[in-house]
Order: sequence, then C-alpha cells, then structure tokens
Amino acid sequence: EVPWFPRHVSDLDHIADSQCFNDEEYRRRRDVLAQSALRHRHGKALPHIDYSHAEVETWGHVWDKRFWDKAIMRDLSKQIGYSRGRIPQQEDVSAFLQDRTGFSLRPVAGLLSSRDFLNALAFRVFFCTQYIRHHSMPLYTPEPDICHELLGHAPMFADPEFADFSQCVQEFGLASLGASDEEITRLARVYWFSVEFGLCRQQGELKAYGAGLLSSFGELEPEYLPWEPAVAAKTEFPITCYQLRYFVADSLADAKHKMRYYCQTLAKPFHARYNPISQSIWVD
Ligand code: H2B
Ligand code: FE
Repeated sequence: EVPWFPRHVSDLDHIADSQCFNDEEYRRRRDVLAQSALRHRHGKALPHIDYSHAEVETWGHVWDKRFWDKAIMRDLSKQIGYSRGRIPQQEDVSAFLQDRTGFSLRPVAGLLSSRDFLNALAFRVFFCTQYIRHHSMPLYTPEPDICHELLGHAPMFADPEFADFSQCVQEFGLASLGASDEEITRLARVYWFSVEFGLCRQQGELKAYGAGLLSSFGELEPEYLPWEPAVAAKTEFPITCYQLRYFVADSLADAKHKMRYYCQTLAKPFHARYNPISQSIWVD
C-alpha cells in the first residue's frame, strides 16, 4: 500500500495541520513549560511540573519500550519513584545523578545548537526538556522530550557501569569548548552515533546504549558498521526519520576508549579542563 502523498499544492494544508501543531491545548502546554525553563537560573530549584493524566499515559507507552536493564531501573524506582504511572520530577532525577556520576540536569525549552548543548556537557550539565511528546505518536518523536531524557539518557548517567561513560560524555563537552564549527559538526556526529544511537555487543548480542533508540527503532533494515568515531564524524544522519546506519562497538569499553581517543585527536591550540570544586574551566 502506497502511503498518502500530496497531489495538489493545496494538499500541503494537511501537512501544515499535522496533529501536534493543530492541537491548541498541546501548544499552550508547551509554551508554559518553555517559559518556566527559560526562567530557570543556575543554582535555583528546577521547575516542578504537575503532569496531567493524559501526559502520564503517554509516558506509560514509552515506559513499556524502555531498554535499560533491570538493576538501574530498580534503583531509579526505589529511590526516586520511577514508575509507569508517574513522570519523575527533573529535580529528583538531577539530585540522584549528581550523587552517582556528578551529572546534573537543567531544564531547556527545546533543541539547542550542537555547540551550546555540547559546551554544557563540559560542566557535567545535561540540558533536558520537560515537555512530553504529542499523544498521537507515543512511540516516535523527532525532538527530545521528557521520555527521551528520563528513560533514554538519565539511566545511563545513573549506572555505575556507565560511570566512565559519563566521563567520556564530559570529554565531548570539553573538546567542544572553543572548537571550530567543523569540529563541532564532527563531535556532534560522534555524539549522535554513540550517546544517541550507539549499539554495542554484550555476550554476543547487540545491545542498545544510545538514548535515541528508545524512540525510533525502525522497521527498515539498517546497516551496521564497526564503531569508528573518525568514520562517524564524517557520516551525516537523518533527524526526522529512522536511522539508516548504526555503529556497533565490540563492547562498552571499546565504545568508550574510541570516543575518548577521538576527543583527544582534535587539533585545538589549548586543552580545557574542568575543576569540579570551583565548577570552572581552566585552560592550558
Ligand atoms: N538540544 C537539546 N535540548 N537536547 C539534545 O539532546 C540535543 C540538543 N542534542 N541539541 C544535540 C543538539 C545533539 O544532537 C548534538 C550534539 O548535535
Ligand atoms: Fe538525546
């Protein structure tokens, strides 16, 4: 069966009316959350959001697809009340992660530029959206949303097995400070093919560790390539549809080593380091 496509220029009206833009209530909700994220300042409490019944229902659909293994999810359930019937508060998740790997979350209204997003990672700060995807497509979103952040990314920053991995994520951030636009593009791709869509082998099986895989496992036959950050750095990727190729690391350790090595190969005239005590960058 051929999917619907526009046959007359006026058919584009149907595209413009796509559910999420046409849903006034949804748009108003997004505006409210965007405003509260915009008002947030470093050091202040993170906005507390009262999620509606319908929003929690959407969360539940994504919850059923979560792929993080039992141990981390059990910790998150026990300690901060992760469950199918409740969307956790960013504040609680942030405090929990801070204890575990020193990463903290901070609210953001929507997509940031790669440079801005990566720069924050240097401080172990992960920008997180608080709105939820539109309920009409619970299992697909081209944008990050609270499900992507809290079910895709947060468990990784909570898992002790991933503790060094979060170190690598910070190194992406440090490498991005003052990097040229070309370097940012390369780093963003390496980030995309690992933190967002990375796969690794574990006991002979393919295991997802990228957060994006939560919301976009496609039905197409993708191509699987060996994890090589320098190749990933030159590989373009689609944002609004399923991925055509994935990079597969031999193990999580292999994924980490190669990412770390890649960050060190960038030709920058200085070296940025983070001092966690003063929470500042120093350069040498
Ligand atoms: N912005 C936001 N708000 N969340 C992200 O996860 C994100 C982003 N990812 N900007 C970035 C881009 C990533 O895809 C790379 C670094 O470009
Ligand atoms: Fe993401």
